[in-house]
Amino acid sequence: DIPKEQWAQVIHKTGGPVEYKKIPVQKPGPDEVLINIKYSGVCHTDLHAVNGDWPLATKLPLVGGHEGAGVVVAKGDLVTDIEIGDYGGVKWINGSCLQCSFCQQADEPLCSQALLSGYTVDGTFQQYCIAKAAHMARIPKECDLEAIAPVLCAGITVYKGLKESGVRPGQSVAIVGAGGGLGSLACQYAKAMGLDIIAIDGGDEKRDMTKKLGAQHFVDFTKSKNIVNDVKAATEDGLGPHAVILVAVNEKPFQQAAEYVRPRGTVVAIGLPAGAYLRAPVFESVIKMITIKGSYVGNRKDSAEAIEFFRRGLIKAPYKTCGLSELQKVYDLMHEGKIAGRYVVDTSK
Ligand code: 8ID
Ligand code: ZN
Repeated sequence: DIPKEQWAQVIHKTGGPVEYKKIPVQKPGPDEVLINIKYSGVCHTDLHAVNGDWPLATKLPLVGGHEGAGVVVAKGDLVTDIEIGDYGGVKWINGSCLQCSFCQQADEPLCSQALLSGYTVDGTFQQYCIAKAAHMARIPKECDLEAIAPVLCAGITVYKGLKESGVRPGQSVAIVGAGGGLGSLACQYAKAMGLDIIAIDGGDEKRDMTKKLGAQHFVDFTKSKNIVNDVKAATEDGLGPHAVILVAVNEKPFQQAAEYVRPRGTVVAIGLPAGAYLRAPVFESVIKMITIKGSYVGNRKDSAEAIEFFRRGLIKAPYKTCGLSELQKVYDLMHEGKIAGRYVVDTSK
């Protein structure tokens, strides 16, 4: 039975705080499903939303969250390929128009009408969440809902970013912010893709974790006297990594990567620190023929592929679980940069 009320974490004004309270359960429209969210990952994007870090307004009041894994409990009349009881995931792209030129060419994240879970529509920090059926992530029944939650944003995003970098098996990739949520999953996807991994982050806990996840090298940004030299030195021939995946929440590395990326290499910006700019020296960028690009979540096919890597047992990234009621504690740790891997919230607590 679907209750009329449920627990949720709600923000009423930009800047927070989040308020744990009961709110009504919504009914799905004709092209929507209602998912009983069991677990949701907590992404740094959720904290950017609370803090109003980006030049894009959220809805208010807002239920955040966009890494929700659960069970379909209701669906609209137009939804024919999903059954009640199926496992479903709510990801950042909650829905898109499916008709614009971007949607037609499988660039749904670029759709100007895209609905963003936990940002422009209510997200997964509640027990029952609405998603457009077309974009609901299909989760195979054999998957553990708690462990797969972080795949639904962090996993999809870094999988797509690695593909966008053009890096190939046997080549090297630097992951900047490797000890965080996206970074820890990036280590696992990069390992599964057969890449040589240079993890960049701070502190021994994150060094040990990234090594366990498959990184061959670690550069500690809090200790290194020369990041550019240290990253280059970690590659076989000293010429730098073929690709750089930027998932840090800090402007500095976005202004360093072009200096250590290998000639012909690609820098992929994924992290979204407030007010930050990319910077690269024109001379070296030209004579090294480097590529600098952005990468934004993934389309429905990328999502299915990222989930399939998980289903096959290739992706095992560390997470800690706490109750949905403790979300503020997670935000505090995240703000301090103290989370190695991901936090997942259990919506029943
Ligand atoms: O589609 C997208 N582009 C997308 C999707 C999902 C998330 C973008 N994001 C963005 C988030 O909004 C956020 O800005 O990616 C960023 C990373 O999200 P996250 O992984 O959820 O954040 P985290 O767990 O806090 O990890 C950040 C890590 O960066 C490290 C921190 O130590 C932490 O481990 N870091 C920092 I801050 N400065 C660093 C530096 N100078 C650094 N690592 C290396 N060098
Ligand atoms: Zn996210």
